[in-house]
This record gives sequence, structure tokens and C-alpha cells, in this order.
Amino acid sequence: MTAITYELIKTCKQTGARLGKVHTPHGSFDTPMFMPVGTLATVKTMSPEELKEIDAKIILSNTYHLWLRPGSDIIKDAGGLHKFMNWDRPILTDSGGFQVFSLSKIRDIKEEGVHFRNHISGEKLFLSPEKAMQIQNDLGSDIMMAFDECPPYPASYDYMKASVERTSRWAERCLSAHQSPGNQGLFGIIQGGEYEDLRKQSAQDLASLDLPGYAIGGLSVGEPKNIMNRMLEYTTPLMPANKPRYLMGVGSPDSLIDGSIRGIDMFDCVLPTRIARNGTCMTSTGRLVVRNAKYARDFSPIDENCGCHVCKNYTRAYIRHLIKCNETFGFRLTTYHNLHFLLKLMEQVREAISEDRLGDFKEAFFEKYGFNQP
Ligand code: PRF
Ligand code: ZN
Repeated sequence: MTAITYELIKTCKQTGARLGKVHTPHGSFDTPMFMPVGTLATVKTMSPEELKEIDAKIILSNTYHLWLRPGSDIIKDAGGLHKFMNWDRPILTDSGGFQVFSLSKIRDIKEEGVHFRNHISGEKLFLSPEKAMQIQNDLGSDIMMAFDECPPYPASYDYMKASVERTSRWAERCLSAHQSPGNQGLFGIIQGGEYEDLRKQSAQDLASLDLPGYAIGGLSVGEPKNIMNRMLEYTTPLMPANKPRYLMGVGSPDSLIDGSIRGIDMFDCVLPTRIARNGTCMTSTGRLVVRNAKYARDFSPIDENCGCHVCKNYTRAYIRHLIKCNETFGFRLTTYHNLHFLLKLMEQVREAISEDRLGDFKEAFFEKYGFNQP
């Protein structure tokens, strides 16, 4: 029995976007779906109860961070990550590869794994496919990610080729080390940067492992948007149609729509939560920097068209005041609104797919949100 299954409900006649459902041991969620990020076993400022209020169906957490603090042994002894953090819906954990590359300046990539220094204490550490799997088995996430390398942009063709081949060998080692395939599903990560033939090689190598899902990594790492869209157009048709497809680290409203149109089912990103703590809100008419002076006496909600608890009860002037004073409650309010906004956007995307009008929805949304894309 595989822990994760995908059900394709229909494709949008206007765009080819997929409407589907992913089934996990902790319940099912509709796709395309956005996953809020809870790096340290908490979606920053949000309680699990609040996450349920805004209808979050799955969250992401991180192998690397939880391994360092509090340690995966403690979470295992707590009965797993779901129990530890009081979240009984699906959890996906990233493998740690990407975090090692982005957080640790000193690292040494070898065939056996990556040697690096703890970004907090400076202590020497080693992460490998086997170690990343053991940690994720301890955490008990529903979806585990294979240990990969995400090279920086731009990377040379030769470097990328060697890296893709190593990532394929690492994925095989992850599969061999997986201790609980009946309870946790392992997803492979397609790399290859901006090189089509390497994306193809990566997709084929990983497809041969017959994993329950596949991600596209190595995008949104500094390349122009048109390159990302081109790589998605090229890569998603190479991925198994009967399994979920996850685009890692992407969560701007335009990219969620553009990714869905190119056949992506799952997304995650720190963007909505990170910009919230900096006083920036996502609204139906574009980004609103609520900390700006012009909102000091603005007693209207963040977004007139938003039905969230924050927009029903609090004003721009109040939220601006809290954020200016670094009051925690201000960060809670903007985070709540931003996550609600993206989850609602994905609900609208799914509805548009079911009615074969995602192209029209995109046009109207971009017009209002203020994107001038071709
Ligand atoms: N690999 C992993 N996690 C990731 C990425 C990746 O390539 C990205 C790239 N956008 C975000 N998170 N393991
Ligand atoms: Zn709102």
C-alpha cells in the first residue's frame, strides 16, 4: 500500500490546469493547493486552530531545522510531529538539502552527503540521503522529500549535469532507506536548472523509481519568471499524470496561477508569512504596505473584498500602529490575512478549473492585481 495517492478529477478545457485530490494518512486535500510554511513546527504567529479557521489543509515543515532544534529524537518521543505541534492534518517535510545550501555558507558536497556547519552554533554536521530519511521517519510527516541538491542560478551545464546525476543517485538511496512506505510517501525532486535535456534526464531517472509524487525544484532561485514558466511547460508533461506535482518554494499570486495553468498541483512558500511580518499585505488589487504613513488615519479594512476575520474586524490604521510598534498582534493579523488570501485564491482557481474558465480568471485577476504580463 502506498501512503499517498492522487485522483485527477478533471482538466480545465481553457488552460489544461488540473483539478484533483491528494489522499494522505491524515486526510485528503483538493488541488491545486497552497501549503503554508511551518519551518520550526509552527506557522509563524498562527495557532493550529487559526490555521483550521482559514481552511489550511496541509502545512510544510523542515527536516533541517527540526533536526537541529529540538532534535528529531524528541519529536519522535512526543509521538511524531503531528502530536508534538497539535496538527492532525497532513504535513509535508522538506528534506534539508535546500536549507543546508541556503543557510550554511561553509559546506562540502560529496557523493556520500553534505558536510556543513550548523548555522546557529557553528558545530560540524553531516546530512546524507539516509540521515534525511531517518529524520523524516522520526518526524512522521505524511509526505517526505528526497534529499537533493538545488544548485544556485546560474550554474554551468557541466556542474548541473553532475548535480542532477548525483541527485538521482541520492533519490535511489532515499528510497532504499525509507522505513515506512505504508505510512509516509516519498516524493522525488526534479532538478536541472534551465537546461531542458537535464530536466528530462532528471524526470526520467526519478520516474523509474515509481515514487508516489514528484516535485520540481531548482526554480524561483533568481531566474527571470519567463524561464520558470518555460521550464514548467517543458517539465510537467514529462511527469507521471497519475501522481501529484509539486513546485517547491513558489507562492506569489501570479506564479500560483501560472503554475496551475502548467499542471502543478501543490505549492509552498514563505512569501505570505514573511512579508506579513514586515507589514506587507496581499490584496485583490495588489500588494499593500500597511506600515506606510498614508494609512495612519485609514479606518477601512486591509482588503474591502476580503471576508477574513481580520478584514471584518480591524482597520488599516490599527494594524499599521501595531506593526510600527513591533506589537506581536500586528504580525498575527497580517499573517492571518495573507494566508487567508492565498488559500482563497487557490479555492477560486479550483472553482475556475471545474468550470473550464481559468484563463478568464487569470486575465481578470492579473488586471486587478496589477500584473502586465503577455
Ligand atoms: N529543493 C528542496 N527544497 C526546495 C527547493 C529545492 O530545489 C526549492 C527551490 N525553489 C525550494 N525549496 N529540497
Ligand atoms: Zn482579510
